[in-house]
Amino acid sequence: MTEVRHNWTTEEISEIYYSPLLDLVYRAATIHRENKDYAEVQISSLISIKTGGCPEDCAYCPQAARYNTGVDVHAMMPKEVVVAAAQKAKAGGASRLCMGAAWREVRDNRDFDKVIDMVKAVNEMEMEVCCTLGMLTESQAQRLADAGLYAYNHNLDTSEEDYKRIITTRSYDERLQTLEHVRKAHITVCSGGIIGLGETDADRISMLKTLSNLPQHPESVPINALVPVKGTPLADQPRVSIWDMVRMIATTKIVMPKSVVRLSAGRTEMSTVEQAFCFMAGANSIFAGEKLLTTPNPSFSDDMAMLELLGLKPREAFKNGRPGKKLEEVVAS
Ligand code: SAM
Ligand code: DTB
Ligand code: SF4
Repeated sequence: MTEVRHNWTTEEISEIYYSPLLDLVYRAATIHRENKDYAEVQISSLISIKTGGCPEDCAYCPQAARYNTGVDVHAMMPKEVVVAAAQKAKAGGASRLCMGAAWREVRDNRDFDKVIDMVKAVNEMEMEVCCTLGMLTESQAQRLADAGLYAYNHNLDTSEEDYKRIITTRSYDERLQTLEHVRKAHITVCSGGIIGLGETDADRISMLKTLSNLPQHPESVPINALVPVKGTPLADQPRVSIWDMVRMIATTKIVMPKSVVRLSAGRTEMSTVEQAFCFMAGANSIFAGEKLLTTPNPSFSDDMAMLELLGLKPREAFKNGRPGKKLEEVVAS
């Protein structure tokens, strides 16, 4: 069994990242196949519960108020709409619903009370509930945990060295602090990044070093390919090559062998063959449903057909325990 390590050096990760592509894929695939459930794919569906108007300046994001992206700005959604979306996602094969809000941080106000109600409602539907709401305090994380939150998504996005080029309105340390608050509340951690921002290979390696040297690895690591959106500073970035995506996914799997690696944004630009390569390289999760937060994504039916073709099947909810019970004992240690 591959050992879970928390002391990876830059040299070690670089050696993996730069190894010949097929050697790299073979090594990651071998580690992935140590898991008896390797043919299962965890499926999350995203819903944007509060869209646009965000005060942050994340250079990739269509929801930042300061960029003119034409995104459909809307206030907090009613709970009924979220529940209906959860039902549709469950029927489409998703075991997890991830609710996203274009906030810098959570405030202790009525909107947060509404999110708490949504978390309770979706949890009662036998789906894993995830939120991505920006920065959280310890007590806010605890409130989410008490409501039954399964996972919290909070990406590092790029390396610490590259961070200021992409976001100036918050620090890398603030990002890491929220991850600590989530851990303390025994909510599982979902944290990864984006490639194609104009970062270097060294930045990708550095981000993986930070993630893999956390006291506990994130249970899910989303690897997003930038979706360049008109109006954002990164609108003219070229699409990342599939080989960069495969290289990043495989390296992530090798340094965090027990974590679920999610082939995240960018799939509409990828063929089935390209996605199959990502699954071979250790990805075992996707976002499904026609929309990510504001941009398009393949439909549930197209994804189900792809999984069927590849001999993969959707993972059931709560295979790794339930919130408040076994979660703290499970997966990535
Ligand atoms: N506002 C919260 C935050 O920033 O944590 C939650 C929502 S935010 C949209 C969630 C994540 O979506 C970001 O951290 C980023 O990794 C990803 N994301 C946003 N825009 C993207 C884009 N154009 N392409 C790829 N990923 C993107
Ligand atoms: C993650 O890593 N990717 C998702 C989710 N976590 C929240 C978001 C992708 C957003 C892509 C751009 C959009 O649709 O707005
Ligand atoms: Fe706001 Fe999150 Fe978009 Fe940054 S990534 S602008 S914090 S919604």
